[in-house]
Amino acid sequence: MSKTSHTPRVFSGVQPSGAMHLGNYLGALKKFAILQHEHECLYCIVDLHAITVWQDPTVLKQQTREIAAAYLASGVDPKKAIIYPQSNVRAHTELAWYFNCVARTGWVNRMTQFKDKAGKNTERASVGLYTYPVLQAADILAFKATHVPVGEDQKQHLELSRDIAQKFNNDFNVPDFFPLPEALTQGPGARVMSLRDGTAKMSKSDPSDNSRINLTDNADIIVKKFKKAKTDMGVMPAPGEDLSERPEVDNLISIYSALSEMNRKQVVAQFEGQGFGVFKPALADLAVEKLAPITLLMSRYLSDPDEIDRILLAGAEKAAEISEPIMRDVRKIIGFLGA
Ligand code: AQP
Repeated sequence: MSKTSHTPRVFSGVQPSGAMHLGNYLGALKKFAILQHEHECLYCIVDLHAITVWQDPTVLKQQTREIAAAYLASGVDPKKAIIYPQSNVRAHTELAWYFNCVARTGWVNRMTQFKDKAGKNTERASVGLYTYPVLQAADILAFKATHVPVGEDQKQHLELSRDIAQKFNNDFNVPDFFPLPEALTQGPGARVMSLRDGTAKMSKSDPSDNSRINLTDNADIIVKKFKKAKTDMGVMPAPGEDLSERPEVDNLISIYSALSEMNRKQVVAQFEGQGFGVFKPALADLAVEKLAPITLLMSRYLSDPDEIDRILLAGAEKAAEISEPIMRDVRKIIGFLGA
């Protein structure tokens, strides 16, 4: 992590908008457990982001617990890191409003994720979906977080968070009040693509379940999904071969690399010239080996929802203790009466 004048603090979140998948795990979760040993970390379940598209209220609660269980099962320790639901800490919504008044519409108009998620009919998308990246800036900066472990798809939003922090500091003449947060996206799992289309990211909302490996999939399903994964008529590439025209093969190599801790060169060298009939089962075995313990632990945590709720509510209290003094300063800086 690069140096900053602010105390390093890590913030990240996952939406409770569906089953977590291998992309969420490799792009975000896997880094969460590592970072908690070195830094103060807040890992939020971003339910306010989830409701930017319709969520059934009873399902939302269950999905919130499932994300918490996934955090815990991936090794996040509530004694070391703060785990909590976003809606339980008021600073998120309050700061989001202030930032709505700082951010420019031109900046938000450039966000590609809104265009992807809203599809053709942007007029029918919620206003919340449009201002989603502003709320994301508030999530991070309500804690003056300096580092944000995320997948590559979030890089543009992180740039916007930096722009908002910088503009707030300039507008109110408080240089360095907010840090300029940095995305931590390094690593081979930063951009896991769909198993059906190597040019689209693996996503919870993809209608095809075969496009992703869910953290709740059992061994048989994982094996079947990798077997069905799109490839081509060729064989595994040779070292140095250009894979720009073979995105699906490129993606499977990245997944193998991220799961095995081998670099891509080593993976390519190991499977050079072999058929997918050899590579795919090896990849499926590796995925089962790495994911099965997490799936098992998740189901154990989920069998005691009261305990999950206790962890989340205690986490929310700790998070509020950090954000409240920051919010008091923010209110004073803006010039609110009584602040
Ligand atoms: N395919 C991916 N590869 C690497 N990282 C990924 N992340 C998501 N997809 C990939 C990272 O996972 C974290 C949590 O993401 P999220 O659930 O909050 O939102 P998302 O990015 O919108 O994820 P999905 O799965 O694509 O959800 P839907 O389909 O609901 O939009 C983030 O750090 C993200 O970068």
